[in-house]
Amino acid sequence: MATALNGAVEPVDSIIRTVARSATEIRQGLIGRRSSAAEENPSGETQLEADVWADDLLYDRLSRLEGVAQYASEEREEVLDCGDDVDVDDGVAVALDPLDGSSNLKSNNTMGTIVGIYDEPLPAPGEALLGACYVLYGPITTMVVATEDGVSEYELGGGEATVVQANVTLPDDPVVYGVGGRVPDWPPAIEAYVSRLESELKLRYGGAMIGDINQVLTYGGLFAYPTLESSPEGKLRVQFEGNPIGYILERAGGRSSDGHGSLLAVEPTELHQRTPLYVGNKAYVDLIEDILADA
Ligand code: P6P
Repeated sequence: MATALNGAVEPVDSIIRTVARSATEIRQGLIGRRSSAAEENPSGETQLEADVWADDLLYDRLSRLEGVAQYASEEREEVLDCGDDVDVDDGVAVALDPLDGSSNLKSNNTMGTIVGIYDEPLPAPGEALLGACYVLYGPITTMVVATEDGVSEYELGGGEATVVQANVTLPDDPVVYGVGGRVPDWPPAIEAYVSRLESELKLRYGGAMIGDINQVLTYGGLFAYPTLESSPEGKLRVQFEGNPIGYILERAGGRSSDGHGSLLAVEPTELHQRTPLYVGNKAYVDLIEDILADA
């Protein structure tokens, strides 16, 4: 790799480098894997061949790294113990969404890979994160990496990770918002919230969280997959989506919330536990907490 990835401590740096090296191969491997795998993931969502293939590839590479004690993904029911030489209390646990937004593969739109690196056995709260990253499969394959030292963005290609922005921070003047779910399924408090957002910001919603999160990180604003009438716990998973994204946005100077407090404070009791998710500029995350407190 041409550039140290945030200079994180081991095994965090090895994990991030391995994800970076795998991203180009994953992108190439999407071709011909757009059909359904005829299985469902533990959250009841249809798996594509690409989901299963990317998960197997990342498991094969990450589970063999020194210091990786556990591997879990959105595509697997259970946590997998890795490496005979690492006790789960001494090593790290990797939790990932191999292909976030893979339903966008059908329409050839953006997707991502999300990775959280925990220093506790899974399921674990976001406060146990040592680092997190996401790969964005856009016109360019990029990677955003957050550690305690801050947030950096890299362009990936040919096995190289080239830093394009060190010390990524949310812009002070927010521009965009995106909120998941169907309008009739939004509780009144969420409708009121979105009314405020749409009066002040421009709509950006692409159906794959990483594409939308990268818009918020680039332009400032708010992304939410909120509480819904049909699913009060929301849609996104704490372990694989809420925690890593909350960690990255908070390290970039923003906030995260489940509607009541930081996503990183949520204590998951189930590996595939869902959470409402609100992330972005502090003012807009504070706003949803105020609205829900008064609801
Ligand atoms: P909807 C993709 O399936 C995902 O988990 C996130 O990446 C994305 O933000 C959300 O679900 C999209 O959900 O209901 O708009 O299809």
